[in-house]
Amino acid sequence: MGHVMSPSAGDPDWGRAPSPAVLLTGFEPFGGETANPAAETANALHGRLLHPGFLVQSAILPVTWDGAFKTLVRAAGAIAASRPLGAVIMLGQAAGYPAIGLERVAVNTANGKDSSGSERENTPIVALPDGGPPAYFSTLPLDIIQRKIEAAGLPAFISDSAGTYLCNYVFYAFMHYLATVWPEAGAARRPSPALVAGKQPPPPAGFVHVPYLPEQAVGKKPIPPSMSRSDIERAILTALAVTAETAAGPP
Ligand code: PCA
Repeated sequence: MGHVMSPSAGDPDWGRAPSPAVLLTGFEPFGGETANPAAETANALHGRLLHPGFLVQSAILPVTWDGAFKTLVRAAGAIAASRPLGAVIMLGQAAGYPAIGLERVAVNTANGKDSSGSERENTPIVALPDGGPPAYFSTLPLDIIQRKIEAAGLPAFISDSAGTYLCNYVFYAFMHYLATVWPEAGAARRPSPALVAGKQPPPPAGFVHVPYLPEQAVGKKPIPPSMSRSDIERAILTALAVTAETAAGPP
């Protein structure tokens, strides 16, 4: 049920200070599908080295209210134990999306039956008494990502709702985690003066929805939009590269 991949072979850091990592997550297939384009993309890009020295490290999340966020936090912690976590891009499948959907906002509510049969109905993700804010914005450079994906000849748009199912859930829960827990969690694992002083900003993070693969559209009525594996992969690689460049700052 979900898994965190081991560091890739041929680690480019051997004998050097570790380069930062971008955590890239996908979800297991769900809802009767045998594939999830988000998982396939995360698997395909695991171990890629991006231009400013960022290493892509992937994890696959279960489509369960109990397991998804735990697996995500475990993956982020596993990375942070050995190298700086430079950015986090979470991927999910969005039935009906005709293009790469760059999610702008995560909301504090959960709905729907997960892969284990457990159901949420308008349930706050972070409930009172502590409470969480109604929403979090993505901290990825969405406008630049959209422009770069379009410049590569692929359609992308900024979406104002990631829904209220598992994708919105991990998006919201992780942004809340970064806002409330991460600096201390990071400092505990990897003491650094900046972290201890609480000056280290959380890594940029956000969610990207991808369309069905063409074979998932076969046999459905009406026929939903889809995008090829290689096009999705190229678009997400572009999103990763832009995020790494902006996270690295000016040379
Ligand atoms: N898409 C679902 C959850 C898992 C996935 O890939 C969603 O959009 O919430």
